[in-house]
Amino acid sequence: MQRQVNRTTSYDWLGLLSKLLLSLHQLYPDLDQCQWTRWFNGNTEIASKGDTELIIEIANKFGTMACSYPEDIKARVASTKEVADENGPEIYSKYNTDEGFMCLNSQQLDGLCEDYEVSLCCARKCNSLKESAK
Ligand SMILES: [Ca+2]
Repeated sequence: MQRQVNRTTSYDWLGLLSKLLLSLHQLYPDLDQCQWTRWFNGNTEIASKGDTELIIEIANKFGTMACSYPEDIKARVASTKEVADENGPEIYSKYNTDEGFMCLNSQQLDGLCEDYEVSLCCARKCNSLKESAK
């Protein structure tokens, strides 16, 4: 009889952990903010057209390390790690969260873009946590 009681009171550790993480999530709303990924360099073939780091291509190439609908994007020059903004150091034909990043050689004074890499700010996966804690 005693054994049966012990069995029924054994913890559902996974459920407990999920509830704990959910509580942390509720205590710290910052967790709802997006999270920056590592730097991705999906394209290094600059010579012909320029550098394109499109979100759809990055999401296809790097899978769950990236995301298809980032909340923010930043690009940097691969060689110097200098982070680029809309004003440069070069002219960009795309630099947005809908499409991604594009630098065209034809738009540059020297006719050649640097090689860039991009980081995406992806939504944290709190929704799956909420589901598992139910
Ligand atoms: Ca690149």
